Amino acid sequence: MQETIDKYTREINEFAKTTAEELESFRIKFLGTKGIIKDLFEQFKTVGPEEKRTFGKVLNQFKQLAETKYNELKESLGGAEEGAKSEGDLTLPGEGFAIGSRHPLSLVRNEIIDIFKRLGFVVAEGPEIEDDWHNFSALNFPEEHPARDMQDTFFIKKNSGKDDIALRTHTSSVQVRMMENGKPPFRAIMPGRVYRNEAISARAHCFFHQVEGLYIDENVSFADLKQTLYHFVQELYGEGTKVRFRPSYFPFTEPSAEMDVSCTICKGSGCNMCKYTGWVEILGCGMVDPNVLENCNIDSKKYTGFAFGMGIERITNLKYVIRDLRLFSENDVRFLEQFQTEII
Ligand code: 2NM
Repeated sequence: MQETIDKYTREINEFAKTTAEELESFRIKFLGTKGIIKDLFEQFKTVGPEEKRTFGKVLNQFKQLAETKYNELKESLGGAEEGAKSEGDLTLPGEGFAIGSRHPLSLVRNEIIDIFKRLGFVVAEGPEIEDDWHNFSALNFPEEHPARDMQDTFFIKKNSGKDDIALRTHTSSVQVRMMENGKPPFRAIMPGRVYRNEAISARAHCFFHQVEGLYIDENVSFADLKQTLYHFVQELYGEGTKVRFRPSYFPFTEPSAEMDVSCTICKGSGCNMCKYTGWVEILGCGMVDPNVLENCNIDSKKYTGFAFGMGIERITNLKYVIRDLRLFSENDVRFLEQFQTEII
């Protein structure tokens, strides 16, 4: 037995630089479950009691030798192979890193902007803090209109009407600024954040996002409005999406309408999202009231126009089947990372 151990000790000591396969054979031969060391320990059981002490020591030393050799060679081999993989080969791609994703409201806003840009609309922005004139008076809101009430508007400074300062309640105020400061024709959309004094719940928030549009020129008709918005819906929700217009009322348009689209979830057969009506309201629109044009120094005998406004949250909810508005402003990455990653 001592002879066998001496022979293998020499073999182990001579075993040097090696490949991964050779090292694995080495492990199987000496340290494997059916290997030499296991075998020697089996034989050790049959050795007489007086030899057990010396022989036990020799056997343990032998086992340690094999293990140390194996670990040493594995380390040098592993290091070399990994080096070749990551540091040595400069043509390999770098390690990936998280690059974040677009907010769903930004995705949908950009999509809406792109559709109207293709129709020749420009994008305009304006202040979120507005005076009474741009947010209400110029837009034909009567002095006692409920939308001016403390219920809906966050006032920053409230006196008696004319010099009130508030967070804008719609981006129509940007349209007033554009009409005041330029000359027709106008063809523009105004995306932006707006504020309403409402209790926060799954269905309401104290701020939301709008895209409003304005088209003013000679001979602009309600037919132009219908065709423009019909085209918009085909682009946004796909060919074949139906639309319907219902009469409505807004202070700044006459006539006014609300537009519904056939439910994009159930295609009109009735579901939770459309409350089993087959239709979902997505925007308000109308012909700009002559009073608004005159307030902005536009000759209402010569020019006509249409305007529309939509909430981006509602359109996003319909597109991605999101049922709680609060998700949009909580910044929970588990929600946000489900949306399109920006490709750089
Ligand atoms: C809406 C619905 C209908 C609108 C009107 C105007 C302006 F400035 F031209 F008078 N801007 N936006 C409008 C019309 C907005 O939002 C639901």
